[in-house]
Amino acid sequence: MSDQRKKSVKAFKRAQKVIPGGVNSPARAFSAVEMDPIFIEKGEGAYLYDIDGNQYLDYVNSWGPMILGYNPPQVIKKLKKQLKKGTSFGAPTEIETEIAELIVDFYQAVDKVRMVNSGTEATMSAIRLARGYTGRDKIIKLEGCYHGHGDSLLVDAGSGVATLGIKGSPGVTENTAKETIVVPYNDQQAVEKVFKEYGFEIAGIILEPITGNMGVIAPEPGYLEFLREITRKNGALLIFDEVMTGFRLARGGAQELYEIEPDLSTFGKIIGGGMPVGAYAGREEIMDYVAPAGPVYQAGTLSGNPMAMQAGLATLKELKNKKVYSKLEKKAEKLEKGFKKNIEELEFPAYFNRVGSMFTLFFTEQEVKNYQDVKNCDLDLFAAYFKEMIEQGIYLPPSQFEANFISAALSEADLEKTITANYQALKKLKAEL
Ligand code: KE4
Repeated sequence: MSDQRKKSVKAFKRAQKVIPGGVNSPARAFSAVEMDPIFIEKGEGAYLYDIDGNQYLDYVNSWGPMILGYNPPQVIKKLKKQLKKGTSFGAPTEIETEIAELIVDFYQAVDKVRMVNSGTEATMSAIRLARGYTGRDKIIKLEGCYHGHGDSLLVDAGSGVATLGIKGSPGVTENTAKETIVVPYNDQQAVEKVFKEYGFEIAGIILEPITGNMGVIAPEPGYLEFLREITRKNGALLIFDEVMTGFRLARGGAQELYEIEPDLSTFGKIIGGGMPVGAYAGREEIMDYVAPAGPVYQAGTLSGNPMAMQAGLATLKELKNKKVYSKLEKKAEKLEKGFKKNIEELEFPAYFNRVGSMFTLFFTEQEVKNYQDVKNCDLDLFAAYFKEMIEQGIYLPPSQFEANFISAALSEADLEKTITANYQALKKLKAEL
């Protein structure tokens, strides 16, 4: 198939002349798998089609938003209708209230929601709000978690940055970085030590309750409850970054699965149904600190944009029916069973982690519980596996430090095809080990 991607190769060369690295996000650069990125023509259901006409079964779901698959008719219909009315007014519309009401309905810990245009804006604003509400400066983040490219959070991030091997980033100032304390995921002692040392300087701790940006890693039993307790005890805010897990793992995200009520939650991806949307949300007494209700400033020309709201609302309405999640769980279980059977039969050094419809195949024989464990994976073997799967028409996230997503559009036959492709790829790689 590789020689059938000539148009993508040409498109990439052209893009590199006018776009840094030829892409508008490093995560798409395919740098960790040492091949040119594939340029996409269209998506349909569970499939992506590149500009050379090749078809791929997709497990990236545009990094999470496309839980219903590409071009779901319910979403397209609403977008077409809105298009006739206008794409943006810079004035309030009722659809913004409707989607906020739906999020409040799904999330026990949420009384109010502020829409923004990306997950980065959501987490950046949530951090500013936590600092403004508590009057404190320090933030704790977990090593390997990625919360977008806001300065305070671009420290040991786990997504693109980790894949590119950059700790933090040039351009983040010393003063900013020193207000962010980074501790290992799943390590209670480290958090206790930080609160002992900085107790009343800490505005909050932000985390991916289940990580996706260093691959899928679940919290150890009791870890989230511990974070809820220690933040409450110290007057710091617990911030769940559910940009990836929100509406993905359950209608009420990870906080529903683990029955934890964070003080603030951030959302993105699925709530935009593929259009640019982020949101931060929480208890009324905290959210009413946000301008114009309160003193913490945050604004945005396209926040709550009616086109994006239509796509998001149509998507969330499909997810109102909890059956969607039990169907996703069945698909994910089938895939997990198939992959684990292949690993066992081939005695392949790989470790499969899954929570709901998010999973990662780690190229290590060890259990994976934190960022260091992921860094010890065989990244060359991952790159070889990625290329084998692409050649078989399976489109995976191009990095070991990412989550794969199962969409509702995947059929039984699609899953069978993926399991067979996984077997063929592992078998070929095993022979070369
Ligand atoms: P965006 O600014 O990319 O919309 O959201 C940032 C963000 C915040 N929080 C979590 C938990 C996230 O996963 C993300 C973005 N995730 C990456 C994928 N690992 C987006 C891909 C990209 O950067 O192109």
